Amino acid sequence: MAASPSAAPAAAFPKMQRKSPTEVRAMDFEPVDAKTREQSAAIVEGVKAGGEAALLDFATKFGDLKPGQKALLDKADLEAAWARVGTEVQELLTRVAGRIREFAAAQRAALTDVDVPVPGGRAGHTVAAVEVAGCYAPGGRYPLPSSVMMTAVTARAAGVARVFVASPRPTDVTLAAAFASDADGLLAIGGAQAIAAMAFGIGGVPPCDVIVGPGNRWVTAAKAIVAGRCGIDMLAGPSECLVLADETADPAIVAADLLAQAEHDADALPILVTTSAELADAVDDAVAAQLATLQTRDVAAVAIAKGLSVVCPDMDSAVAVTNGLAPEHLEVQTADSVALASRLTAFGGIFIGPNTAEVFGDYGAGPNHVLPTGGTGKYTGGLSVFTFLRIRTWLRSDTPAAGADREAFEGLVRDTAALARLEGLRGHERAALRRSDNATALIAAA
Ligand code: HSO
Ligand code: ZN
Repeated sequence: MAASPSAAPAAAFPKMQRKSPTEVRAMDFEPVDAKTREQSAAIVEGVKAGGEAALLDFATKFGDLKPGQKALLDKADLEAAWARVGTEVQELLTRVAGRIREFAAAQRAALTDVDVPVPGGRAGHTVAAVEVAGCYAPGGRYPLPSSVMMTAVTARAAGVARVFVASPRPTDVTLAAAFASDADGLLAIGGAQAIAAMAFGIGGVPPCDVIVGPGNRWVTAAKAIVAGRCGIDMLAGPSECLVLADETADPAIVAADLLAQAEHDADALPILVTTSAELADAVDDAVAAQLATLQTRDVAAVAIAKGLSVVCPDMDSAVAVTNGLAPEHLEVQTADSVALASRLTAFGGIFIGPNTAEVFGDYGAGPNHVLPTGGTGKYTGGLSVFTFLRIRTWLRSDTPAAGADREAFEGLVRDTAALARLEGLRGHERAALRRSDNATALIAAA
């Protein structure tokens, strides 16, 4: 465990930028910049054209693999790492995976098949999981075994038959997390080349129907490039946490939650929206005091300096600012947090009440931690079993022999033929009329 750094003077740290509500703009989210897209496209094309040899070349060049090192770890390799991490970590991973699985299973159970009457027959939909899922988890500064479980456990809970993880330079805990998630294998490669391998089925991984999970900008760009060929969850940017607080909030808790988000990345975005200027001042002081002893302060302080502290004249204004930003994580720390939560309309995940730490969500209290960033919560939710499911519709015209059902069926024939004729599609018209009791005469007259 890293020792606490010696305390630095609190005054040495930057503050979040104080703003008034009118100065806050909706997030200008550009998930993939042109240069990154170009670089990722070259890698994706290279792997597609050059296959496994190209994949391994890129992985070696980027330092993920040494020449000759095994790229695709199988279940036995994952199990060996599981044994190495020891009982305490095994039990922790088992508990967390279990909670993620239980929540995901409840979401799956909420989605049912449909089977309803239509003229002359029935129609409906069935819900089915995709065959193969590819789950990306970042390596880098902080390897995220929790993200392995968030993605792979959820894929399994959806009913996906084959689940593969890709993660560069995996630690034993990451491999053990893949084992706890019941993954079929782990590709120890990262970056755009890993996304290409999963999209095209290279390096022993089958072509994935859906590719999910957070990654750096090259990973995100590669997901944008392969999207359409396969499904993706979302194009995510740096993490955000907005704390909506009134004068009843505890500044030390607000500061701790903003710093937890800030330490992820220099580009992470901590935001305080409050009706109390006193609280904003107290949070600034608490952030500085906590940064002074935070092991990850080098990164967190940079993010804090880019962060926002928005002081609003009243709660209506604070709610409007918050809904306009649609943050990835939204914490509500106010006197009436449950009532206020119902007025908040756009976010990836909401954390209601002062005791609900966003980090509980990060580490598997239940809901998924792969959430929409950059204001995209306005049109989508986070990763869930639904990401891995397809709704397939069906129609069955029973051509009943006689009676009201037969009349309903003949009505469908007539409407179809009439609309086809309006569109000038005479073959469509005939295909409908051929089903009528009076087919020969109707086709002759058409
Ligand atoms: N807050 C991150 C998830 C995470 N935190 C993983 C710790 N590990 C983005 O939602
Ligand atoms: Zn986090």
